[in-house]
Amino acid sequence: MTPTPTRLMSALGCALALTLLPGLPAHAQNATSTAPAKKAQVVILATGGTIAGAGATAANSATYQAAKVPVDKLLASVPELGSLAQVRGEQVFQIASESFTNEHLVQLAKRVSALSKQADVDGIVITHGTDTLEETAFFLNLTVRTTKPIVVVGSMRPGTALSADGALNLYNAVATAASPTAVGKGVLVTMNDEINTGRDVTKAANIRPDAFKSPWGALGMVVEGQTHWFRAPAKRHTVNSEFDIDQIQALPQVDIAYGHGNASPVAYQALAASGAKALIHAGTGNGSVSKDVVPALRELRAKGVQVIRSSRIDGGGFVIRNAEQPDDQYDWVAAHDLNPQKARLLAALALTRTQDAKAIQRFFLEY
Ligand code: DAS
Repeated sequence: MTPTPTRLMSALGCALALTLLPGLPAHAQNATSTAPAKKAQVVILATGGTIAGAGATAANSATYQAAKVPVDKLLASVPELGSLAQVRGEQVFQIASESFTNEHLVQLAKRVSALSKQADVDGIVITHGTDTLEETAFFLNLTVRTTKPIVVVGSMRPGTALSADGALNLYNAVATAASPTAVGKGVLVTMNDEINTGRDVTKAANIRPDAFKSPWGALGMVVEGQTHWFRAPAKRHTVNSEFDIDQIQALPQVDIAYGHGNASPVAYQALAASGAKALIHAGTGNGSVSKDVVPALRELRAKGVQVIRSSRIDGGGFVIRNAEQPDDQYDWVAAHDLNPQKARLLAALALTRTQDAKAIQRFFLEY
């Protein structure tokens, strides 16, 4: 096979990386300036979603059934993956991601952790619905102790639609998972040509291909199978995390209640009564709490329920401690820049290690 410029570049790139980045994965270590680089071995774990969806006609870009196409058909629909890596697929679930549960998250994370320990795995891609993709990516970022690339990917249109985005998103995800440059960067999300960190990225639109945004910016881009990086993650993740999915069997119940005008404490009280060990307040503005809700939250805190102030404003900054509510006095936690759905996961993991609000606050500042 005549080496194409890309293949030469990737062989040279690997050779260059070999001198610059010791401890590279096997497929990169064997690369020399003459021998073609050994292809990375990438496992694709399929969970469902729109990327496995199907619509009645090509014009159905927004009305379709998610979680229909099995992983072998998904991989067969993008034969170009074979030029990037040795790819094999596993069907872990076949569900729309709005139906993900804590049990799904724990089971998936344990499978990812087990695969990451295998010598014949250099990178892992998870195909996933977009609705809760950011939650799964964040959870894996917190709990899977590996430097190997883990990339979560979805699509905003089913593969049957005109201008479907799934095939290129999947191609970009495999290119990233196979790239030595992605080693040690934590869990990544490749959507719409961008590479975002699983910690920051959020779904910011409901039916557009450019739906995924990070408040603090993307890490880079994937263009024609090549990764281009412009920043690195700033918070603790994967091998630098205190959480280890191999030591976790279940997550404590943590629920979210939305702040709004004319607010009442009923939702918070009902969630606590149903067993919530922590409540995430998706507050207005800087995570503010209505004066009609504060007494109930203080009462629940006194009974041992953790209170964590996040904000319904997505991506505009971060919740500051002791602003309009005296968190020190109330023994509450500020969620920093994490949105409510991500705060729920970090709070649940924190509760597997401590019941102390000050210790929980440290987790929110460092992860
Ligand atoms: N229902 C959505 C989900 O599974 C479809 C999608 O966007 O992937 O998240």
